[in-house]
Amino acid sequence: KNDLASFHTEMGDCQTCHVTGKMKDIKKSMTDSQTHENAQCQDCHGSYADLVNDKLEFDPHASHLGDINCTSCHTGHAKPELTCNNCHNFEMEMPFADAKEKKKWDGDWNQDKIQKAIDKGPVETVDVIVVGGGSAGFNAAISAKMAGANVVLFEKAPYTGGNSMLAAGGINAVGTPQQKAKGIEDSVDWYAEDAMKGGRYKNDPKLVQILAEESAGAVAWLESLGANMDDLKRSGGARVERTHRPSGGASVGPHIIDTLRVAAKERDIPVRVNSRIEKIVLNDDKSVAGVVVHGRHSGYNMVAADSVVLATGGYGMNKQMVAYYRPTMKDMTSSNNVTATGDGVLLAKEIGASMTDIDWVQAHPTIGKDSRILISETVRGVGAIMVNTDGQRFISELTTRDRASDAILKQKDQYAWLVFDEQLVEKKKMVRGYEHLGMLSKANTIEELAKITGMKDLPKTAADYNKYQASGKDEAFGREDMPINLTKAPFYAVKVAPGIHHTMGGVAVDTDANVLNLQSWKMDGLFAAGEVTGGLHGHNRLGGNAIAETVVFGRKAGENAAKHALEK
Ligand code: FAD
Ligand code: MEZ
Repeated sequence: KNDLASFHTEMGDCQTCHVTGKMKDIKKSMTDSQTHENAQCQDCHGSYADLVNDKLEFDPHASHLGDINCTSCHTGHAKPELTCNNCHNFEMEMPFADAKEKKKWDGDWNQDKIQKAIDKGPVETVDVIVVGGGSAGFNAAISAKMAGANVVLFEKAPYTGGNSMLAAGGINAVGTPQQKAKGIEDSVDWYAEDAMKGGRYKNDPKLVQILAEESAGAVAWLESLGANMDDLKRSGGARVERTHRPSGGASVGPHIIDTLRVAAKERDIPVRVNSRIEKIVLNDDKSVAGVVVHGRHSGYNMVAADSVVLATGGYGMNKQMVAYYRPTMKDMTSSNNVTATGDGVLLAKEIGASMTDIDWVQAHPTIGKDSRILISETVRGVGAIMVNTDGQRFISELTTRDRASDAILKQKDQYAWLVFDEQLVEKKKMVRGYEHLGMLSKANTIEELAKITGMKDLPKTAADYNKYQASGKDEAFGREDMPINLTKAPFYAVKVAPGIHHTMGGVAVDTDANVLNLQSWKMDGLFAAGEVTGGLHGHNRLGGNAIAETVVFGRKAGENAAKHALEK
């Protein structure tokens, strides 16, 4: 056969990749994470870093995926997959792969096999099971382990990271040393008020208060695990700079996820990829008994635990769920990872969990037009202006996402341009990534940029904006923060339009991350954190509050899940 496995067996037998060369023993010897097989790749080829260091201007693994298993893309017997092309359309070549083929992300959910696994009984027992390897899941697993529990984390994808590893802008926190060093005055009350106002006062104020109070602790915790959060900027809807990110303005998500992967490894937490949870199993008294996991190689098995933490993320890539809960957004593009399929909502609903604000979905105003690539809010936060196809501003660039999205959809052709200059590019290296992807129009003067993009009024708009920036008063739209002007060539523009970004609604939880049932009682042993939950963000989330949520409530879910299991 013309595949990677056949190519390798020509050099030796099946043992080139597997633990054994005997067909009958291969399946038994192979873990779902394919740990041995991945080590074999590196034994011969060297690590990914060895392979690409200094050879690529932009390293796609570093920008999103980090240190992932080789077999995430380079599968032996099945068709290899260009994970990148779930979002991009690279013409890149990969041996034996078809760059245009997309993998299906819906699982089997085979009810017969699930029932058989339950009837067979657990193959393994632990204290805490964490479902999902994004920021919430890793934070929960590490916290549960540190609280003394025996933990395992299951991740359905071949790699961990979920939406978290795509996070670009940063994590919000109040009262950090970074804010103090910059002389920024802020308070827990301001943070909470901004989140409530942004959420149109539909948020659960108790959850918001905890987020605000524990946000500085979340940043300190990430730093204690090895993260760097030294850069600060302002996000839409926030009254001061409180969005923290790695120094130099690198994207926050890959950095956090890499930090958490290492922290989990150092603490010997088993992280099993290619392992999708398809059922939460309850005891007769309705307490949690464990889960049924569908492993890529091991098939369907039950794993027992007294505590389960759902950290499965949102449903922004599940077209059916969007069409059902938010029909007006069903045809929109999405910034989300393919992993955001809403499994946690389905798993929890099936066993009687209640939902909060499940129909509230956020459109991010600036997704690259006709693409799935988010142009981070940072670009506006750091100084870009937003204009329509004639080159006229139409709203304060720092308004909340719902208002910015609505305003763009009212413009001609329902898209806008972000315009900025070289000063911004020097400050935020993520912009080089957009250039590398061919998303930017570039010119040496504003007049030339206006000409190539057709934005006839851009020169006047830029001149007016520069005047407002110099005087500190935006006379047109009251923009509160104008860190830079538009004066340093070259000048850039990128076309943007709104797309699905965040699902605010989800599983109902209390302040201890317990999942609630339809009578608002705690479901014994079931916890949830992160984008799978609802209530914290009300009807509109502010930029930077989701990563804060995954850390604050991920930790809480892990600690409480451990406590529950160890006390049982
Ligand atoms: P995720 O990170 O999505 O992780 C969930 C994991 O669970 C996934 O890996 C998934 O594969 C796994 N999973 C799902 N179902 C199962 C199952 N049945 N069995 C096993 N595993 C399962 N927020 C900010 O605050 N700041 C930002 O700068 C920011 N930028 C963003 C940029 C982009 C492009 C996107 C899409 C979002 C951004 N957000 C940002 C939002 C934020 O990233 C997410 O809300 C947050 O990371 C969600 O974290 P999570 O751990 O809850 O879920
Ligand atoms: O919180 C977010 O979703 C965020 C800051 C996104 C971004 O535009 O960078």
